Amino acid sequence: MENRTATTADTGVDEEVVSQMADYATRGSCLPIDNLYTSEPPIVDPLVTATSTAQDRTLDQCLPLLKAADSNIEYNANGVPRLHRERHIKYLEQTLGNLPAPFVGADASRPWCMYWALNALSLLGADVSKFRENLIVTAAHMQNKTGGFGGGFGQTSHLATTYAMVLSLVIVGGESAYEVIDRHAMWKWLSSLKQPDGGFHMSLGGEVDVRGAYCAAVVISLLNIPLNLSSDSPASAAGLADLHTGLASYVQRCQTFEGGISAKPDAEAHGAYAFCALGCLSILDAPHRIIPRTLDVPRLISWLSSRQYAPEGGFSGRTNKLVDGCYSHWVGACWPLIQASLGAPSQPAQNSEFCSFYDREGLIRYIMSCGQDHSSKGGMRDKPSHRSDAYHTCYVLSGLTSAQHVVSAVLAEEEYVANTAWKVSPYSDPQLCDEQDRLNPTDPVYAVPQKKREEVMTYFLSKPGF
Ligand code: FPP
Ligand code: K
Ligand code: ZN
Repeated sequence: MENRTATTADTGVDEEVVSQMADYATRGSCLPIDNLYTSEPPIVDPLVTATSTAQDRTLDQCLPLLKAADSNIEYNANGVPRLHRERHIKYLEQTLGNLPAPFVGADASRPWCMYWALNALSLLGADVSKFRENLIVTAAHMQNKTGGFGGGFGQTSHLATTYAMVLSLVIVGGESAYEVIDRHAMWKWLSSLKQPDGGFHMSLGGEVDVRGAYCAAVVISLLNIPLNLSSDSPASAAGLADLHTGLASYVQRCQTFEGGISAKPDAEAHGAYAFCALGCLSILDAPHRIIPRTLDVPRLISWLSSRQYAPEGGFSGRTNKLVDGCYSHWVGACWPLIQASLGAPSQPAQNSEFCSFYDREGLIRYIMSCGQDHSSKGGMRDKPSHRSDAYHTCYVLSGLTSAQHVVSAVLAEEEYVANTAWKVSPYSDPQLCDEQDRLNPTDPVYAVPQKKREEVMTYFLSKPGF
């Protein structure tokens, strides 16, 4: 971007910018696609840096797709591409089969690969029950006698792979899948990861961060793991009462000066960690009680709002970085939890304006136009210059379903560890996607189909202790 010199003396505002803004205001309303999504922002910082150059390149890739200017793509009446549902299903099923040699590098992430594919398939409405038997055998091999799941056979247990494996078993569902999990060993292992500062190690001797807080809270609540600590837990030696003690204050220490959440205290705020923080807190107590008590919500809302960019419409993960489809989930899933934190569940927001703390239209446009691989390969991606992969397919589709639905919290009568039940209803104000492009709803905290989450919790609630 060249330096601009013509400046209006009295306002100090660049004349070119003023005329662009006037143009923007008049043209926006008469185009089928609002100018907000099809033109460069009216005010651009003239300083050229590596960051601004990367941003310009991103706009160059996204704008033709956002303008519905690609004749190879089928757009609906709103200028939104159709969801390539069948291609995405085919792509995901392939990722569950034999993979080519370069995937050896992902050998420690096999539970993740299974979760991404199974969750995305469920969102797309595909049948995942045919993977149950194979998953059960694979999961059993990846479980360690000392508790938890590794990334593969013989690998050390890790909270991230344990989270992904437990969610995969929850998605295929059924007693035989649930009963693979050794809950007593899981309890011992989680106790050994629990730290005197309230947080959890990701693995024995591994890092302590907010992913651990979220993954542990998910596993504990889904499996109804008793909260008391085993006697050899380092947290027990330090006098902590149970697995939840000090967890909310650990999360609190991860909020940064920007208002976002970092991996651990005094690091950089990132959208993935904002989701981990809000998800963890929403499991510990009802969001309207625990979130305002723990976090500076106005500052967090301000930081989260800054994650959505125009004209792209998608979210970035952190300040001065690029839009990326996977943040459709990490940032997008923060919004229903933020919304739930603002009022008691007995007074759910009725007004649709209230259900949109971000621009749903922008996110849907980014996902459908830029986040889909429009070729026969299918799958979803970070941005148009990137290849589709299972991780992005899972999280871009999770973001899409959350933009297509409204979530409100209702308290369950039962004494759930996670005592929040959610009402998820279709959002269609306006309806940008055709009805056949709507995905199945997802649980905002657990990132699995809501019904599957309810089924596993009901199952393990009937099994207190071991
Ligand atoms: C930066 O990557 C990414 C991070 C700092 C954190 C990523 C963490 C997750 C996506 C998931 C954590 C959650 C769980 C449940 C394990 P980058 O520099 O490549 O991307 P950026 O430029 O968009 O920040
Ligand atoms: K990224
Ligand atoms: Zn990404």
